[in-house]
Amino acid sequence: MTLNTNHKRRLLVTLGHIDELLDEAEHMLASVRSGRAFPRFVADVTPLQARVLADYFARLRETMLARLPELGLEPNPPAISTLRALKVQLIAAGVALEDSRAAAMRGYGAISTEDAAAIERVLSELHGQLERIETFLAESPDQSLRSRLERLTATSDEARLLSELERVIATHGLVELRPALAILVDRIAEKRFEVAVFGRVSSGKSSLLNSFLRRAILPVGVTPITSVPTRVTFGARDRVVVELAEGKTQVLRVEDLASVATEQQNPNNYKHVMRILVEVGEPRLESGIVLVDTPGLGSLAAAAAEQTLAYLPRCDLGIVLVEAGSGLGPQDLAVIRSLYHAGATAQILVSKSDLLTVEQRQQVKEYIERTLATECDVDIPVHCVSVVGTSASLAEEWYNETLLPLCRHHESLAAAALRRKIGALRESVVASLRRRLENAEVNASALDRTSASTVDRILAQTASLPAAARASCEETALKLSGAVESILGQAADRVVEERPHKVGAASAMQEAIRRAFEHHVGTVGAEIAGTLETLRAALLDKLRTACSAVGIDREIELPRVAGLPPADSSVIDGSILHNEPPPWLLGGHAVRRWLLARARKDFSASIEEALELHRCLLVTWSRRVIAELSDTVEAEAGLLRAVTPLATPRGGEGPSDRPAMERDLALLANWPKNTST
Ligand SMILES: Nc1nc2c(ncn2[C@@H]2O[C@H](COP(=O)(O)OP(=O)(O)OP(=O)(O)O)[C@@H](O)[C@H]2O)c(=O)[nH]1
Ligand SMILES: [Mg+2]
Repeated sequence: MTLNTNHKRRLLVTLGHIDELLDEAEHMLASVRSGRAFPRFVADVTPLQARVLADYFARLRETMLARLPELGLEPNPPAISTLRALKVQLIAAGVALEDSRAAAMRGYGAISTEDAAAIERVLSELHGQLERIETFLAESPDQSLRSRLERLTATSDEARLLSELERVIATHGLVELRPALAILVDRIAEKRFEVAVFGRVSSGKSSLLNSFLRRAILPVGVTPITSVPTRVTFGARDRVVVELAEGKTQVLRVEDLASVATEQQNPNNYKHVMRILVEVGEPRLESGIVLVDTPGLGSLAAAAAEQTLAYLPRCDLGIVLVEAGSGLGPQDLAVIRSLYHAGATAQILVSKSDLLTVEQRQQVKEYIERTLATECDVDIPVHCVSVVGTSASLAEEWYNETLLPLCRHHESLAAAALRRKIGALRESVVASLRRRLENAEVNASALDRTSASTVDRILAQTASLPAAARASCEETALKLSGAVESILGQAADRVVEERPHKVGAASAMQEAIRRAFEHHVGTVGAEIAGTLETLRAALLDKLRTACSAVGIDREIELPRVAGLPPADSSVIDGSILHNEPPPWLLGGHAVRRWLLARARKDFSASIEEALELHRCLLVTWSRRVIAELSDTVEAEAGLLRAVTPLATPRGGEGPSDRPAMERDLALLANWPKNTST
């Protein structure tokens, strides 16, 4: 592949656009079921159609991503903070409410005091709810990261690295790494070893943990059950502590866990549960280990699965449960990869092994071990377990041989896992800084802040040109309406001038009318074509100026102005004039009047119709040409804009921050050396 940077950007802009269109299509599908107060779309898609479409969209995206490397392309990482974007939406909603206050409504006519009060009441209620959402966003745990880290720095060296990572992430706007940072800040405060159980829906996660806890604490069932990650630790008193998204905490009895932790009683987590901590007096937990039950993956309970994936980077050891007979799936492999990526380790358990014979267990175990070695290139222990009947001894064996020894060493294991996680974050930050510096380098020679604003200014100037040209073309085309008289006049003049004795005045007039029509229509057409040519030249000029402002040396082309509709005089229909000879003896003026009077009677209507038809043709053609020009300009402008932001590194820094970025990169890339000296 020898695509240059501009080719690549052009392709990325197109693919990005397709991705956005798919996103809009998905929103349309989702909005049908979202219970919008003011739905825009009629719900004429069946759930099955929606699901199949979603699959098609996913496949299209997968193909796009899979093919990118073939073209030497790599998608740009996201640069906009979702939290910030959400805040902007909420501010806009607030402004919209303000604009509908009763005072503003008076502009539409007088309003009674009662009506004004009713409007105020409704708007205030909505305002209150908006404010609550805004407060929640402002109070999100992300906010206090810095102060917490400052406190933690005093006690731990890892915390010092974490503190540097926090500073670098904030200074250079590496927003995509903030969630990972938040998890680590949480973990450093609470040094407990977290063992989480992952797996497909109904693979037996909750049952396995219950059997270890020697008590039916976690809800179990054949349909998707667990809806929120549930952490279980040792506690003197049995209780469930529930943290809600609004910042409130609830304490429940262990028997009432299902009311917050299950898909049945808290579907789609409508109760906004952020965290559930179950405290029980089970001696097996006394060492300080934390067990985490997670919602199953691979079901339609997508919100629950999302919670599992969001929790995943937090855990230290992931137990991936694979149901006997179902084999290791792509989702299980993805979980294992994510665990290692986040600095955790993994173990595989084959659940419900009571359903297998002893030989089958051995076969499944070997098969999974082989798959793991080829797919993930790691040796991960695989055990067969069961919690029913005599096979329950398998689970007991696993606890005694694997889990309980881990519990005993949980402190050092937790410290090691944390160190790894912080190391993983450091690597991500280093990679992110490198990528940004490289991007800046590619464009540094050609681009700077000034050229970026120049491009914006130039592109803004092009925006109004097409509309002006369109108005001008339509005005010119109007010259055709009401041109009948001048066409007939021209034709009569010509006939009088030529005095055609032989062919007869009638057919001469007919011919002259055709010529006059064609001349008239041709002149108007040429004027419109001229306007379009001027527009094309102006757009081309602006684009070329913008290109040179960002240092792009590329031949820009715009579609040519072509396809001017020809004059079609065949539509002029008239049985000219009876073939009586014109009164030449009376002189030219009299003949002219004589010709005009007859031609008006026979031709006016069809000439008018032909003119109107041609006016429409010209208007349609000019609109099409302008639309083609606008589309091309839009595409080129998109390309230029896609290039331009790279001039200013993400997070709104100017190029002057480059040295700071390089310093931070060096500091983090050499961190182990720094700490040892
Ligand atoms: N035969 C057999 N059935 C089991 C075993 N463990 C769990 N089950 C059954 O499998 C079903 C699902 O068990 P759960 O523990 O709720 O599974 P889960 O993975 O927590 O399910 P979700 O929370 O919905 O993801 C229940 O009907 C259990 O009785 C086992 O070792 N052997
Ligand atoms: Mg469960």
